[in-house]
Amino acid sequence: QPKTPSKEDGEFRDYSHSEIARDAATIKNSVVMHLAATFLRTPSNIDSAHAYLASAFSVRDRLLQRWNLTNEYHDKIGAKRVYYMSLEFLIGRTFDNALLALQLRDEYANVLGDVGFRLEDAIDEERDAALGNGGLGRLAACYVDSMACSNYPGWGYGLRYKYGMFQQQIINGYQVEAPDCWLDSPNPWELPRPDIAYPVKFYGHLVRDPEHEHRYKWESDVVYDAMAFDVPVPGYGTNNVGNIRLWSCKTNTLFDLNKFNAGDYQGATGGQVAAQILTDVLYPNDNTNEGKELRLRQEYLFCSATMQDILARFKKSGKPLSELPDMAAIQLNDTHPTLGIPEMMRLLLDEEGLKWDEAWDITTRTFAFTNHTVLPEAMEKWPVPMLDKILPRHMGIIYDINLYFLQSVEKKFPGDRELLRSISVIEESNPQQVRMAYLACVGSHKVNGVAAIHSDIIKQTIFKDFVRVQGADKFINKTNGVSPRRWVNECNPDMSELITEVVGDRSWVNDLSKIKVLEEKVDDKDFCKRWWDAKQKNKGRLAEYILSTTGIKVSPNALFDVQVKRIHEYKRQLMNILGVVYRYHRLKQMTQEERDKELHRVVIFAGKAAAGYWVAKQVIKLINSVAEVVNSDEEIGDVLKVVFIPDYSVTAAEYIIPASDISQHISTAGTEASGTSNMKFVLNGGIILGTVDGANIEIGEEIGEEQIFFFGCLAHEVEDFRHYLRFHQPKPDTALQTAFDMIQRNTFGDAHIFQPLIDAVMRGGDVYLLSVDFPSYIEAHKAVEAAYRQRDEWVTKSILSVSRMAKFSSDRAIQEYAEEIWNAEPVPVRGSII
Ligand code: GL2
Repeated sequence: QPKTPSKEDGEFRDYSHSEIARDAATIKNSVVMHLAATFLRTPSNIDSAHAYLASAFSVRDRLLQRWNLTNEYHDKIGAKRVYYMSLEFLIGRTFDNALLALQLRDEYANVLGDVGFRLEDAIDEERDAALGNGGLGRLAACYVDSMACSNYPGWGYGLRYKYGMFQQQIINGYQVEAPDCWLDSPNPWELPRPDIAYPVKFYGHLVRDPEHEHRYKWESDVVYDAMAFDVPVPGYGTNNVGNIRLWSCKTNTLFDLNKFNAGDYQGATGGQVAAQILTDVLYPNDNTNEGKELRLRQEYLFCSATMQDILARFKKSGKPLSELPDMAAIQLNDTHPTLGIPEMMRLLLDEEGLKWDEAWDITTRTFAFTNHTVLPEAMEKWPVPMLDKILPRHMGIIYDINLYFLQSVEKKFPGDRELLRSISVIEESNPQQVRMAYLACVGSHKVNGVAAIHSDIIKQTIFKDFVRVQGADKFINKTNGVSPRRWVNECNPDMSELITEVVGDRSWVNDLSKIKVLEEKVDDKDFCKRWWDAKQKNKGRLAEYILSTTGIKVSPNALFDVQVKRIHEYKRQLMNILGVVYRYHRLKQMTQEERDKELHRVVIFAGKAAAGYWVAKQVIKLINSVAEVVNSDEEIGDVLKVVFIPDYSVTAAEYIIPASDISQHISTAGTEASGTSNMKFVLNGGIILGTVDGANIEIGEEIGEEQIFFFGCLAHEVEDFRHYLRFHQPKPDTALQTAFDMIQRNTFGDAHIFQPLIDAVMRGGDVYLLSVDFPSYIEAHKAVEAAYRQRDEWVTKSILSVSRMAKFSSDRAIQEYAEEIWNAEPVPVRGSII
């Protein structure tokens, strides 16, 4: 049982006397000190980059002091720790977030003002930490934020990629990828920890211990050192500061002086290059598994260093290893960190000398696993020969895990060979493959999906046999959530002011259930006007951002219709742009007088396509080609504008999301596990146009169906439609046919380029059911338009929606994980220094 801090505060060291003072003079001194001592600058010789850096280092000092306090406190009281293992953390910027958390924003704004800079400009100097692809990586960042704010002793573990998510340039309408050199300038938000490093082995061979059945010695010459970098995670309004520990491969010990002395300069650094590449790049694939050997080695480096670190910390407590599950909970963010399971087994068996059953009991009570997708192309599988070559010991352990697991299945369902084949961790293909989702499931005590519909689907599909064998209780739902700190308070200051005014204070930032009172304001005309004005101001800010990033001028008075997310066939950006083409066609058919009566609309896209995902890249080209023609059509003018904002990122999202009137979440039913931007848009007063999929469904349940525009077929209908379309030509309705015709008439440039997109619908079985959903999609747009024209009712919808969104705070999600999976408790750090 985790220990609740019951001791008197006085027994612990009280830091209140040593807290760095928060008055203007002290803050100014520390900024000036960093300018001089960290950056060799004087206040008369700085630019906004240095204004940012010096202030950030000064804020960091304050954070680190609390970091120390938090960890010392948790060690002392023996708190149970939660470890969130993720190959992705899409953090974005930290400066503004830290200022808000420490409640020092005004103080720093004043100090910067004194030396001639605006805080906003300093904030704009920071580069995003983009160590993730999309929703899954951003969820991990929101979860560590929530753990810090809700006082859970939680750490994230990940990799410190030298190159994060690639930068997207749009050249001639096409996506072009450039490296994200985010570490080119100093990064105030990480602390290198050369003292914390672990050796990680690859390849080699095994020597069996004749005395012990399950004990081996793994001998290999290929050993890399993984070194820790700590990223403090500010807790808003609490002493607690969380941590994300990121591993990077250390290379300096790999320099070969003998080769250098012999004149072989390339050979001298060969080992360093081989090591460095391991943590150089984030794989830019969202919801796809590439199966590359380097990726497997990345995953193992990450898992091995993390397991060694967790065990080392635990062993300092002096407790027996059997108590590890009482002191540590490890959550696997998808299958990418699954090798943590056999690695934990290896350490317990080979290094600690435990018996198999003891080690397995400890491991399965410690690990839990979150599944984030049902797309077959995303399922991680590793060829047995590859795993066996790179990680021979782990391959052996996986075989044994599977053997004992299948024996238990055979015992329960004797003679069911088909069941054994389908549930086996090893797929009997050629070559054989290790199914990582199955391994994660077998090695965990709980498995969860990320929205109600998704958790149901995985029980009926990939984990169907496991439900039979292991019981339904193991499979639970934890609907995703987002951080109200970043996704309301930070990105939408004007709306946050209004909420604070109604709630009475800013406590809603850490307790979103308080925003319920907004509901009382729907009849307050003055309040509604201010609500509308706040949205308009955000739209103005986005219009400026669009102008500066694309050169396109848009009017904030138009309806802003937004779809921003990774470009993927299942997310159906193609359907959106085909809808735009149809709208353009209709506008062209009208007289000027008729057009003048139309609602003005700006259709905004942003998102990256995986570098090797050709179809997705063609969709980007189509969007840009349509934009070029529509935006330069003088007849159309402001009635319709189409914008593709390049290089979508967390920071771009912070501009875009608060400015949307309507946002599209239009995946084919059953394909989007949850979605999290849908939650962010509604929390910022936007309305959703969406399919009955992922978390859209629960959002609809919470805010009421009058507040959301649903369309399209339902998840349980999809299989039948797909089956039909495998054998029959789709029958596009007139609207869809019109859009195809327009493209094929070269309206948007050479139609040949786009023919494969049309063929995917018309000849490729229309897997994502565009032809099925298009008519209801167009109807839903009409309903949106009619509703937007009724401004008062629209504002009511917006306020009501926000007031009912408490469920989608990541604080709620984390509390559920803590109570139902981790058995962990909040441990507020005593000895207040706030
Ligand atoms: C994803 C899902 O696609 C998305 O629907 C979900 O909201 C997030 C977080 O649970 O996880 N799965 C996945 O592989 N990526 C996602 O964003 N990349």
